[in-house]
Amino acid sequence: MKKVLVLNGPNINMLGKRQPEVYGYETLADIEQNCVNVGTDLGLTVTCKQSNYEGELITWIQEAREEFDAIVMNPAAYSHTSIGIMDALHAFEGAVIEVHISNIHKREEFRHHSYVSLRADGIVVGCGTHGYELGLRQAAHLLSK
Ligand code: CA2
Repeated sequence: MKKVLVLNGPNINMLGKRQPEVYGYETLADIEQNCVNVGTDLGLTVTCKQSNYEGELITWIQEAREEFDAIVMNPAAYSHTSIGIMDALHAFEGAVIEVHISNIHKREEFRHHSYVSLRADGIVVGCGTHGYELGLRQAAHLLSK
């Protein structure tokens, strides 16, 4: 079975508790459960992790080199700031799919640029929390080649 790491960045643990008009009503636990279920349907083993700390996310990406075939990641606010996360992803040889729940291009200008997009093999933007499922499906597609 191919293994996929679903990584979420800062404040994603607040989903469903604040700003539902932007991010919807689903919680991180809902998203992670759905990712595991969709992964099972796709024949993937899915592991989900979330951190509010840039260094912890970087360490997990480094460790993923040994264990995972793909990373589906919502780097959240670090998308727009973190060269460190981008560099770690560049050292990861598997597929990288970037997910954003909201359409970052319809929002403030500082959200329009993502360092992670400079590495991503695919990007899902503005599809709500359904974007994680789309990201997993694309990861499965890339891994089947
Ligand atoms: O649209 C996305 O998925 C984002 O990655 C979400 C990030 C935001 O910084 C990015 O620009 C776009 C924010 C994560 C969730 O933040 C919350 C803050 C308070 C309450 C609920 C969620």
